[in-house]
Amino acid sequence: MRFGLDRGGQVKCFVNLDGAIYKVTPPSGGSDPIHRERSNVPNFRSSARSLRRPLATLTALAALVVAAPAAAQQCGNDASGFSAWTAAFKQQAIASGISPQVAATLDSVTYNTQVIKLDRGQRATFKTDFASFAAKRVTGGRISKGKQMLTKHARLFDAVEAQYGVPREILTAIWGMETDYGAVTGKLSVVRSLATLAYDCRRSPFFSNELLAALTIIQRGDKSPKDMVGAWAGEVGQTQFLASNYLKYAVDFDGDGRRDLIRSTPDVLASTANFLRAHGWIPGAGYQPGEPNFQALVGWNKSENYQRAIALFASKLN
Ligand SMILES: [Ca+2]
Repeated sequence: MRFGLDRGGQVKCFVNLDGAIYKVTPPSGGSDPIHRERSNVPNFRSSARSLRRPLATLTALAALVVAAPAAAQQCGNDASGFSAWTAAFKQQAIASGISPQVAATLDSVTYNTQVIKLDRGQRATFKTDFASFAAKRVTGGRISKGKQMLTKHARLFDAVEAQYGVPREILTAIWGMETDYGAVTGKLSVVRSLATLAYDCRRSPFFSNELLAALTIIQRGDKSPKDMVGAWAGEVGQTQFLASNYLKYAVDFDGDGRRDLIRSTPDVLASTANFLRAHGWIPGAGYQPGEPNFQALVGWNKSENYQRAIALFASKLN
């Protein structure tokens, strides 16, 4: 794969190993596997400083991109071609601006059969009626804990609301539904999961994009490779951002110089608010179905059940 860049130095499209060109589209958002199930061809408009270089430099860089070794498959459905694929991906990541040191993260990555099994089994998960869906997610325990979080982090919520105009109960509902307020963020290596899914033939272009985004997060110093752990499909942090959304929407709200969506609650809540604001959130407007801000929840997750559950959950926190 290789990346084309526009005059602003942003990735416009990329060419997979077979030479097919994939168009870049605006973000469809979200962090849950259902996003990927229902979203279109993924996008990559990195704001990473490493990719913001003068056009001439980028053009020269692009010219250096070499064809994949003949031995590397474009994708594969078992582990047999994985190491050759990761070696080819590594070289092309370097050619597109990832440092050799960061790209070397791929050297020790192995194929994860468990991730593929989970990928194949997830599609029926969200095919259920809303009442059943909500009953499992908008629970008394989560509501009670959410109210505790609203008290505990009241001053932080004040600051986030002041800056982004997204109300605290919406952020709390998302935080609770995604990871039980940061308690369950996933324990798998994000690079390993994304490399496995990028190599896998089902959605190779999408996850190749996410893998490059994960490497870029490491390169810009937000997280170390060891710290990049998440859910099986590569979602990262307390509100489960896709790596590409992490690049676009994560903010450093605690001022330590890093956008840390795994360990920093201020960064998590502000970044989630930033995502919603970027997806059209109107301060002060309603967020229930039919109200203006419900559309921003559509940006968060393509599942209507999920959108409605967030709105329901939030209403119970008031
Ligand atoms: Ca930070």
